[in-house]
Amino acid sequence: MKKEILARLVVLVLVSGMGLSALVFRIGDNSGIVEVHAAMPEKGGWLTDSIEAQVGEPLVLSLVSDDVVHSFALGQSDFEPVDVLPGVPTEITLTFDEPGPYTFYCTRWCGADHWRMRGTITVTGDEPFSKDLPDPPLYLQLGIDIDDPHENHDLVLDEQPSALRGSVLGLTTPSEFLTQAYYRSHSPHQVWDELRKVPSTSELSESQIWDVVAWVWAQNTNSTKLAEGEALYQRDCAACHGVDGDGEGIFGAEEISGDGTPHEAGFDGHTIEAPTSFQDAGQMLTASPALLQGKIIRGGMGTGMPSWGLIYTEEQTWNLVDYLWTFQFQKSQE
Ligand code: HEC
Ligand SMILES: [Cu+2]
Repeated sequence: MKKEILARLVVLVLVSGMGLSALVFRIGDNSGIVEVHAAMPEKGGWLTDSIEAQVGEPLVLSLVSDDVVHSFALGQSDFEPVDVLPGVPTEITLTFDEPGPYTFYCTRWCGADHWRMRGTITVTGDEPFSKDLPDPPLYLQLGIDIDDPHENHDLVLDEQPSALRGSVLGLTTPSEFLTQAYYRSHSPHQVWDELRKVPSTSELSESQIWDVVAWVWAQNTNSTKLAEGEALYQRDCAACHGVDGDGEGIFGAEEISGDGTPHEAGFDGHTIEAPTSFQDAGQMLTASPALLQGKIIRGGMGTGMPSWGLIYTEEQTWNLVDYLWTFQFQKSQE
């Protein structure tokens, strides 16, 4: 994967928001500086959205917004997003150690089509691109068709399963149920079905088995991963899927364009589906982590669900998936 490469990415924010430096920059010798304008996607997004750079050579970008405050973030890296202010250039210097395409994007919700604010920095050097290709995502390895409807609306639980209760009940659970490979490749409903067949759970009630299912999830994550998943979720997903995962985010229930006028389709004419409610048990308990990760990586392709494969590291996509289960399962007694 790209993470080793990106760990070595050198990033430097030179100038930010200073009138004087902006002036110096404008009248000074700006050869080699690439000026990048940011505007809401309806008004053009990044101009330019296609930048070229050389391995090992500093790339100086001068970022300025033509409308509201945007931000500049670099995918699959730990580069801290930089605000892009209206009328005031911010200069940043990026130096890349490895050739390849790098995605940059905006993290500020400037309008319903905000997530379309993406561009590419193509870095060339002596070595060819990606010597070792990353493994295909798990859903492809498992042959899961992520477009196949998986929901089952008869699946209604009286109470949210609790990992804490499950931890007591699950002590005799065969250990293969607790492995990461098992957790990621099975929907909670499949886990439930298979647990039901195990002799050691024969004394448990239906809802107690759900508690063990929640425990299987909790065994495969931890509070650091959940906190990272939550931070990404609130930044990149909540505007559509809702802060509480109910599918009713500010840009989800009613699509609005940047100037505030409602529109039912994306600005290029796609019809948009309602964002999934992660609180819906019939929707979620029938999806495996691999399926959810696949949707995140690939996106809905025309449904309104963006693709995030070029933005997140693999680890970040798993942390998001782990976090999505907090809308179904309780981890501890809170
Ligand atoms: C611009 C609005 C929008 C944003 C932003 C968005 N989504 Fe979605 N998402 C949708 C829509 C609409 C659907 C339903 C259509 C579909 O499944 O393709 C959906 C579906 C999904 C599904 C599929 C669930 C299933 O059962 O198949 C997952 C998982 C998901 N989103 C996760 C995320 C995550 C994680 C983020 C943030 C990184 C995110 N979404 C950001 C609109 C959005
Ligand atoms: Cu934006």
